Amino acid sequence: MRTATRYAILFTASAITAAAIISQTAFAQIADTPSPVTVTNAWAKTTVPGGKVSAAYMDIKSTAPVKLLKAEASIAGNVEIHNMSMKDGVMEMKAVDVIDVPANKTISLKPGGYHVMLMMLAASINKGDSVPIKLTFEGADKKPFTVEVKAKAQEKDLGDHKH
Ligand SMILES: [Cu+2]
Repeated sequence: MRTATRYAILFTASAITAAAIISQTAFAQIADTPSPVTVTNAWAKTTVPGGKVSAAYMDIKSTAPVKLLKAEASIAGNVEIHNMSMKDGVMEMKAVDVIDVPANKTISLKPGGYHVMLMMLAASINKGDSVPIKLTFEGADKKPFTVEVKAKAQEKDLGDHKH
């Protein structure tokens, strides 16, 4: 009888320890989940003084397939994800709901293609400015996560590709 009681106590103690370890692991996983996404070469086009519209470009790479769902910027009252494409010899710009980023393939947002359209700018964007942009992605598990990037303002002549 005494032996049985001692086992019961030992079992309870080890169950508590196990539960503590499990909850710590779960917490660590939530806190430390690394984003699969890496954004490089982020830049935004400078505006003329008082300019209300600009666009940001960047290279997006992910170790897992993700979707870019949304872009936000405190400097802009309205931000959309756009794509430009040639249609019947005319450059056409359209808002897109999502950009698919396959695993381990760089998706470039660049003049003449995908871009983050910054509209209703609260201030003009000057050379050397750093424009914070928040990107919302969705992983394969359907859970959204955000990535903050700083787009460096650059003065570039985009020729026919206005943005
Ligand atoms: Cu656009």
